[in-house]
Amino acid sequence: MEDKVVLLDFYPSMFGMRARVALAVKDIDCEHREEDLQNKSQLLLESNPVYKQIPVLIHNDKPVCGSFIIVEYIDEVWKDKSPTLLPRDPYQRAQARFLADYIDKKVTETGNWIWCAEGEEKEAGKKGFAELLKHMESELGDKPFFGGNGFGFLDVALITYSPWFQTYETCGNFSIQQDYPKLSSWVKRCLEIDNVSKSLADPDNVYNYYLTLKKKRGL
Ligand code: GS8
Repeated sequence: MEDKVVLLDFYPSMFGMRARVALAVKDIDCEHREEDLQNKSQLLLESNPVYKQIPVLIHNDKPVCGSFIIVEYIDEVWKDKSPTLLPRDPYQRAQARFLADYIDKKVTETGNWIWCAEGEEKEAGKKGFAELLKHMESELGDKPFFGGNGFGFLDVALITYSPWFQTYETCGNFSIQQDYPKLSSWVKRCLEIDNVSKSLADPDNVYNYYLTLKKKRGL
């Protein structure tokens, strides 16, 4: 049976981008359906009744929700397609999952403060975000990718924030390239992979989305 793959998505979302990147690097055909998050489709409401959030991957009419769960699902179902995203070694796999969860929690905790708060809250957001980038730079070390020589799960987890870097930098008045040169080189390396760069949102588009959100929230 031919696989039917549909992704319920939202262009600027770092979570949606994770699914897009995983599908693209494994060269899996997929129908993308852009959601209007202010007016969600019936399909989204039915496919993710718990959170009603994107991304949802619908594989042969069965929905899979949650960005990391989707990336792992793609890796397991299409295990014969390279690259293998999760490390094969159980210890390395546990480490990758732990750090992916750390990235998610830390950015959720700090990223929003950078762009929607002022004063002490904004400074706390910048401090937390800096801790994350510093830690991830040390995890990367001298490896070309978090997964070692090839693009893997943790690379998917972090690279989808890169289209947001310009927005964080502009709002927080810092420079990732200047402060985290190794991480910046890693971003460039990831973007050299066509299937990665074509799956990521355009940073200007993300910035415009931020401006719209800001206006809507009266900030
Ligand atoms: C987060 C998904 C999410 O926040 C994941 O997939 O990893 N932990 C989940 N999705 C957002 C879009 S991106 O900001 C979403 O669908 N928001 C709509 C809503 O909450 O109503």
